Amino acid sequence: MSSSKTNRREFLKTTGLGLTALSLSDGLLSSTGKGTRPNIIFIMSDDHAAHALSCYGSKINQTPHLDRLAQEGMRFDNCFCTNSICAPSRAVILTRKYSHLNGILDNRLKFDGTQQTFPKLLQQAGYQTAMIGKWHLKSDSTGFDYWNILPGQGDYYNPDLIAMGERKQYPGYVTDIITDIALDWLTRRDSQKPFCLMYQHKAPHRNWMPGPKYLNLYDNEEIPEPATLFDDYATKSRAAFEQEMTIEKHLWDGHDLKFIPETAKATEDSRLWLREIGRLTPEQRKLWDEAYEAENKAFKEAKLTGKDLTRWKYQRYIKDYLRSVASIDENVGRLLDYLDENDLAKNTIVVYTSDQGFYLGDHGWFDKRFMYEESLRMPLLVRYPEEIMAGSVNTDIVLNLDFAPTFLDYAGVSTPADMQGVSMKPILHGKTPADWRQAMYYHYYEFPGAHSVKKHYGIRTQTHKLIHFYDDIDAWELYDLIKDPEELKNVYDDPTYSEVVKQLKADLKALQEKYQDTEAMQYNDEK
Ligand code: SGN
Ligand code: CA
Repeated sequence: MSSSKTNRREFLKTTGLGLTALSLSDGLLSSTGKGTRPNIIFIMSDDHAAHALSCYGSKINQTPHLDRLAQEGMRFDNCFCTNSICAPSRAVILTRKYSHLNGILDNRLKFDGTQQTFPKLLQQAGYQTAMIGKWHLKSDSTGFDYWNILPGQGDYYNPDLIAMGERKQYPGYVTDIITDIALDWLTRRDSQKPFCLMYQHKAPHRNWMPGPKYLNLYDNEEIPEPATLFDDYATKSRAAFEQEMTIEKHLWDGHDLKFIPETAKATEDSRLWLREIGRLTPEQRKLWDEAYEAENKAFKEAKLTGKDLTRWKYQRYIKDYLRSVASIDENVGRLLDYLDENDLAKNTIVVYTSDQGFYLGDHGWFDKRFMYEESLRMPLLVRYPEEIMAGSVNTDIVLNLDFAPTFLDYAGVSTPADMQGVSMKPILHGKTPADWRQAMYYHYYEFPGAHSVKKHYGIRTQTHKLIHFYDDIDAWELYDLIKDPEELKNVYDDPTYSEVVKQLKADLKALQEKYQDTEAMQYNDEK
């Protein structure tokens, strides 16, 4: 015990932490019984919305293994991303900086891997670091002792991965493979050092290709439809009408709905779909044909139109999405079992999240990008048995920006001064600081681009959300989240809310100043 105390003091001295940090990090070393710092496993999936986890009250699926993390740790009900799209969210998490400062405004840009990131800081502090699975930042991973990543979006079946610069194909289904590699790394690691493992899934990203094991899950079942499937956007701005992500019109026959297009190779859809399906081995292909054949035949005979057709497409889409989630749930279960069997559960912080949320037919949509609740919200579950009360729930506004400061805080590493985001450690201990944020700032940029969601920024508090769409549009929307949690009624022009609008505009400006998003400020004022 005394030697671990000495180590702790020395460690804090070398990392430059003062007395405040010492008291803040109380329990840092005692929690293990071994005088070591906690391990960190950061599990992130791609596009897994909170409302597709049973611990968040999903009406459409069960996720028993992921639910374990909520039962044994803390569930965050108001975790939001600052820019709801893949590469930008990942860059925010790594750098602890908003998109305009880390350079990744949209998916098309290449991440500058020379930037400071939290894995680099952990590595410098003696952590073993590994990045396994979906990376999606175009440049090679930096800050890791070991990395093995999917190129770009990666493939669902028999995918290529790039291990420390070397590309090779792995037979099987991507979610199982990423887990196999993660477990293998855990087995091979130096057990004398703490570790940080980023274990990141491709699933359930579009085009939602289920693994062989779950191809028939939900057969002969009807998945409940979201209440807003037929939203008419009556009070919304032009932005809602001009997007291209509806279940009704924008799902592709092959790639998304799993029909083999008869117009082979003629369209982007056929090209993509023939490539995807072409990756399957004859055995895998047989399972696929069997799984979809009868339903596809019945569909063709039924000649559905209008709302019936949209309903059918929703069923096909959501079932494949949830089947892809089922593999994640199973594989996270494998990882949690491994931690139990290897005496690692107690001293490991396990985080489950997704790069952003997703529309599961909500507002008639798939995809993300908009600042509305379903894609703004990230699932966030954190388990650390010795310090986090089992089964706790938190409703403070936390952001993907706060992840890195939290990990660094737990590791006892001092955080650089230019850091944005705040450590959630006090919240995890059940004590929200009195000055915790009451509002969050959002900014989305990828326009023109896939799905045609216009550029916008906004502010969300516990009760309201104000959004400004700009660029080829100048439109404001305000939602009263208490009265209208589904955001169906834009009350921006309702005089009863004029004071709220005034206050939110002032708060929005203050957040733009705070986070140095000065460029956005030029759009603030109305015409
Ligand atoms: C692809 C998808 C889009 C998706 C983006 C971004 N099209 O372009 O539907 O919005 O990725 O997703 S697909 O035809 O390739 O499936 S993200 O998660 O990487 O941001
Ligand atoms: Ca994503």
